[in-house]
Amino acid sequence: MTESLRINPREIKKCLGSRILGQAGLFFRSLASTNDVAKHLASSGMKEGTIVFAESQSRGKGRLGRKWFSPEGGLWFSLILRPYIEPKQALKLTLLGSVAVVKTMNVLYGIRAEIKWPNDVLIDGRKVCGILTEASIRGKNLDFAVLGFGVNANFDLESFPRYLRDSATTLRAQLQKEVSREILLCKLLENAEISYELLKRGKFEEILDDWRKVSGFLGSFVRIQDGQRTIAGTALDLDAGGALIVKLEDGDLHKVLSGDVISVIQTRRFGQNGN
Ligand code: BT5
Repeated sequence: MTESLRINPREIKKCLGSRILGQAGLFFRSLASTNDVAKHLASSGMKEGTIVFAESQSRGKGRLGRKWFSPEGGLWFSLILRPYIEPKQALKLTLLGSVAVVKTMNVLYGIRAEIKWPNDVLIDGRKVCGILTEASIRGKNLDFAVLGFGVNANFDLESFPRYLRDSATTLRAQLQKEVSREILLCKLLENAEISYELLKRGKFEEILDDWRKVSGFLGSFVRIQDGQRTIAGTALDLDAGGALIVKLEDGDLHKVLSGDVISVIQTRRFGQNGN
């Protein structure tokens, strides 16, 4: 394995400036899915902030049982979180994760990544990162949540399966150089912690404001697959819980809690919306 294909947990300890996130961690060469292992550990009481990292995943997961392509050279990890929020608010974790990813890429590489609601981070319209939040519920409460990040860092575009080649990218391809995955991981954990603290202090509105600044998506005409239904309209805003408010063609407002944005027709320029 070359240097860039193996993360050194000791280097992470040295560079990490967070208080909780990533301060305990398990680093694996390969796992089926870091989210699955993190869920298992969380249900046996593993503490908040623990990171489960794998150099590659054989059965990386996306939402709704989709596959996540996870070769060596990526950043595939999951965090165990125990926030005091209602289970239906788990979407907030996805949003704070995506804001942290965009900020980190901006600060480290000067890249202007965008968020496609709810969980995709794109560069030049191609997906560079996906986020998967899975929640475990006890009674009416959230017992724990696992926040999984998949960042395409240092691998060849040619290694993507053919069906992903037009829609996916890696940081290495965008920057035309390798990135330090250690520094990327440390900064991402630090930024995720800043957002997570805001959530815990009841200041999710601040994360939403950040989200609005980097979404590049509000004001656009969107088509969204919401279960069996396809919704078309203008993406107006997010509500206080992170649900997407769409103005339908007949003028009615519709809230989408989860779904896939299948097309976006930009009707405003990035950075508008008063920000
Ligand atoms: C996601 O789902 O985007 C969530 C991905 C989360 C992956 C992380 S890796 C660490 C942790 N452990 C796991 O097992 N998962 C998490 P979704 O929005 O459903 O998007 C999935 C779709 O993205 C797939 O159906 C493909 O079309 C596409 N895709 C798969 N692998 C990709 C990749 N590496 N880069 C870009 N697009 C990909």
